[in-house]
Amino acid sequence: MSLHWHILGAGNLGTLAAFYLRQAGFSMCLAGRPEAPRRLTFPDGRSHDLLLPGDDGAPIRYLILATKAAQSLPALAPLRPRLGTGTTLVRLQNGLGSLDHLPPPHPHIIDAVANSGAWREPLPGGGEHIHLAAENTTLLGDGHSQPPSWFGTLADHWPQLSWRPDIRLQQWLKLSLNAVINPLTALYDCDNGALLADSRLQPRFGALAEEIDALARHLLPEWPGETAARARALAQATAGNTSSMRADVRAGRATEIHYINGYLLRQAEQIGMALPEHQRIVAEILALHRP
Ligand code: NAD
Ligand code: KPL
Repeated sequence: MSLHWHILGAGNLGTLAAFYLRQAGFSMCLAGRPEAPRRLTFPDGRSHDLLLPGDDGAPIRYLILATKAAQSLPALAPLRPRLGTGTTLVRLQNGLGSLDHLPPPHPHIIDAVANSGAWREPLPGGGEHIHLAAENTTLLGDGHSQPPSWFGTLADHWPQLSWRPDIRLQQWLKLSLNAVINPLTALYDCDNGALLADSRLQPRFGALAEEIDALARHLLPEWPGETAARARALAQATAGNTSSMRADVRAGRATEIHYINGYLLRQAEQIGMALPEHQRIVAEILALHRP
């Protein structure tokens, strides 16, 4: 199957996607960026050097969006004349709502939940070295039960890639954990496991989780609850991790708070529900950086 993909945002996840698209035999190039060297190292030590071709300027039929959430609209703006309603956009990002204000033409959006962990550093001589610290599941979906025709070919080459008809629930499940772990670790400048070790943090941990359960029960009939227990299990399983929000704050970068806790606040506002603990923590995180 011959499909040509554009990658917008060739950082950690964009490079991983570019690698697997190539493995699957699809052609690809960057969007809005010139040719870029990348080295991708897997958890087992395998390393691959890739030269990602620069933007070809052609109409965009298949697009991976893997910028940070807040970079989405500015990155997509110059590409607008090349997008159409026939464009498929795979949104490989944490958080929700980054495309809520995308002006027309509206592409067909496939959402993702990426559970792998990766970080990057400059590559001596130019480019970037992406280290995949843990390779886990990647879920894709657009609300339909059947995936598009290209999906099977990609899934044959991308380990643990699956199509999920219930992608909205899966996104909320991931968002709920990020909305507890990420801002607390950023605010208290601690690794994920320290959230469990420090008893002073437990009341805030519990209050954030309870507010999420109250909101999600209103919006998603299938919501399983138990956010606190799931967040504790994830903090335990990733005890040594620096969360992405803590890393962003430490590096002086804008965080994704608007698309995690901020998204929850916008959803709650629409149904007249207050989430005081989320409101407080959003203000505290925003005080740490200039978004
Ligand atoms: P990243 O910062 O490594 O990559 C983003 C890339 O987008 C960078 O290369 C940046 O230069 C590029 N970019 C920004 N603006 C651009 C523009 N206008 N045009 C072209 N490129 C542009 O980010 P990441 O770690 O890959 O994260 C991407 C998303 O995936 C985030 O939402 C993140 O939360 C999520 N995520 C990351 C991980 C992880 O382990 N890194 C895991 C799961 C989910
Ligand atoms: O997704 C994460 C993040 O840091 O953004 C977790 C799972 C919390 C791992 O640190």
